[in-house]
This record gives sequence, structure tokens and C-alpha cells, in this order.
Amino acid sequence: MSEQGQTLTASESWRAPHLSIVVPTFNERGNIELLVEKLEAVFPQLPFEVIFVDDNSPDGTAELAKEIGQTKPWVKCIKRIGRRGLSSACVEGISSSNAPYVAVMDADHQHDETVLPQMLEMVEKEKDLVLASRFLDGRTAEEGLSKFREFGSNVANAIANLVTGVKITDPMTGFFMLKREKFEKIAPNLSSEGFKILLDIIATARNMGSPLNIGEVGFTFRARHDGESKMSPLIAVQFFGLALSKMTGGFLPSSFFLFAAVGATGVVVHLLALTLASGVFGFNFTNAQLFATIVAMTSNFHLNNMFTYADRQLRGSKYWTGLLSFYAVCAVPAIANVSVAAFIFEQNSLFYFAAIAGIVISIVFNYAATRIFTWRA
Ligand SMILES: Nc1nc2c(ncn2[C@@H]2O[C@H](COP(=O)(O)OP(=O)(O)O)[C@@H](O)[C@H]2O)c(=O)[nH]1
Ligand SMILES: [Mg+2]
Repeated sequence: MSEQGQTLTASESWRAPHLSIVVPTFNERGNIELLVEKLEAVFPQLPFEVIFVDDNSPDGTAELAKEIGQTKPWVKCIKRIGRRGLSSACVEGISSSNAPYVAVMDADHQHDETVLPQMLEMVEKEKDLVLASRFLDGRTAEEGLSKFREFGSNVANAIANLVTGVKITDPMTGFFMLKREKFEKIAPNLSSEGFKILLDIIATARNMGSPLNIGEVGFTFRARHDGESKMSPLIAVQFFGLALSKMTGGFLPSSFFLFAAVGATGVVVHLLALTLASGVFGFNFTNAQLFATIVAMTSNFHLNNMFTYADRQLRGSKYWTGLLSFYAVCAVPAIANVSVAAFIFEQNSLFYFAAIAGIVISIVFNYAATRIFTWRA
């Protein structure tokens, strides 16, 4: 009701958000309610919104977020079904915003929300992007990171600085704020694969010839409030794929590098199977090569499904139809592979060289074709 006692229309009572805070979630039910309260305390005056992007968490995070939104309409939730991935969740959350400024932060209270006003002031004034750093001014993140993860984090930071070409103290932080207009420009070129969206944003802007004006604020990284970390060896592997991809100026996607790395393990599997087949089972070369190709294809499918395409992993019956389509796609170069290898072998009897020559040809073809037929985007 307005002062005159008239009812306000929706657009009169609605204050468009000045800031959207995107919070990716997976199994964070125990954290989101308190997070919303903390954010309200930080911005008592400012019109802002919280956008949870939840990948259909089994613990019902999305349901709780939507329930909160019933009493606090500035709390929203994008619920994604059948998808996983931190970077793509952030991209979708930011893309759904119409506010001039957008922040990304974790749900688990590791990020200190009280630095948000300072970050906002900096992006309003001059910066395109402000990141909240766990390491600025000699800070260490010992409360929130184990010694092993801190070491891993230092190595990753060094690589990340190489990739982005800017020296920042915490390129791997998941806590940052930027002008939405800048994000919109680079969004089409983001890879959205993996865990490290900030690195991707900074490197992509630079590759596009318009590097961002970046600021940093320090904060003390806290221990997780509730639930478990989703960091895993898988995510570390994906990070290397992204770093290599950005080093090619984004020309080759990170999934290509992961696919090639899996292909490399396939070579080892292949040669072991080949040795076993010819040495132990006494197969002739062509049959041994055929056997080894099938074993390596199966192993490659499984690893790619786990690592390269973790975000669109095939499960249940789709796993088996996926395996069949993977065989079918790979059969094309595999047939070529067996005959090329057999041919080279006949010519000069270079046993292992012959096998490897056949395999290398397969990788590029398989990558392109399985993206179309097996792990459809
Ligand atoms: N939507 C979505 N959120 C995710 C995913 N993986 C992690 N998150 C969220 O990203 C934030 C950071 O993850 P966390 O496990 O705390 O990583 P850590 O701090 O590096 O251990 C948390 O809010 C998670 O709930 C995912 O696959 N999808
Ligand atoms: Mg965390």
C-alpha cells in the first residue's frame, strides 16, 4: 500500500536489483538459509538478488531455495536437471541476471560476505572485475585449505598466471564481482567446462583483445560451514585441460586435451593388451591388434565418460548405448588403424611403431565424431 492508501502496481513496488549474487550449489541445503541472512545483513539498503544455481542436488537444496524465495522474492533458484558443472552453473546464473553488477560466491560460507560492499564500490568506480583474494597481503588460506591443497593451489596459481598473462594473487578464487556488460561480451567464448570460471573469464577477455581492468580485495578464507567439498582429482585434471586450452587462445577446447590425455592412457592399455594377446594368448599380429583395439576403446570410453565429459556423464542404460555408439564411431579409424598398422608391420616389422601410428590417426577423428554421436552437447 502506498502512502495515499492506493495499492502499488508490481512495477512500482519492485526495485530492480543493482547487484545479483550468483551462488552455485550442489548439496548445500545446510548452508543457504544462513547465507541469505548474512547477505541481508551486509546490504540492508541496496536492492540486490541472490540467484542459486542448483544441479538438482539430492539433498533438496533447490526446494529449500525456492521455499525461501516465497517469503523473500529476491531469492531465486535456477534448478538444472541432468547437468553438472560449476563453471556452466555460474555462466547460467550470471546470464539470467539483468543487474549492472554480478558477483559469484560459494554457498558454504568459506567466502567472507562482508567484503562485498568494498568490491561493489570498486566495480562501480573503475574496475571491470574485482576478485576476493585468499592470499593478498601475505595471507594464507590455512583455515580453509589443507597443506596438500595449499601446495596444489600454489602450483595451479603459477600456471594460471601464465595463462591469464596478469599477475593476480588468487586467480583460482571462486569469489568475484564484475560488470555484467563485460561478461556479456566474452560469454560466447567461454569454455564453461570445469571448475575455474574466473580464470576462463580473465583469459578469454585477454584472448579477445580487451583485457579486463582487475582489482583485488583480501579476505580470510574460512572453513566450510556445513556439508562436503566437491573438489576432487577430477577437477584438478579438468583444470589442466582448461589451462592448455587457454594457451592455444581457446582454439582447442579443454575437452580435446582431456580426450587426448585419455587417448594417451589408451596407448598404454593398447600396448599392454597387445603384448598379452600375442605373448600369452599366442594371437597372430592382426588378431592381437584387433583385441588390443577393443580393450583400449572400452577403457577410453570409460575414462572419457568419467573425466572428459563428467558434466554430461552417461549413466544406466545410456552408458551401454553410449559405449555401443563409441565402438561404432571408433570402428571407422579402428579398421583403418588395424589395416594401416598391419601394413606398416608387414613392410618393416616395427611392431610398436606400427601400432602407435594407427592409434594417433584415430584420436582426432574420434574426438570430433564422439562429440556428435556419443556425448552430445
Ligand atoms: N551448481 C553446481 N554447483 C557446484 C558444483 N560443484 C560445486 N558446486 C558449488 O560450488 C561451490 C564451491 O564448491 P566446494 O565444493 O566448496 O569447492 P572447494 O571450496 O574448492 O572445496 C559450492 O557452493 C558448491 O556447492 C556443480 O557441479 N554444480
Ligand atoms: Mg568450499
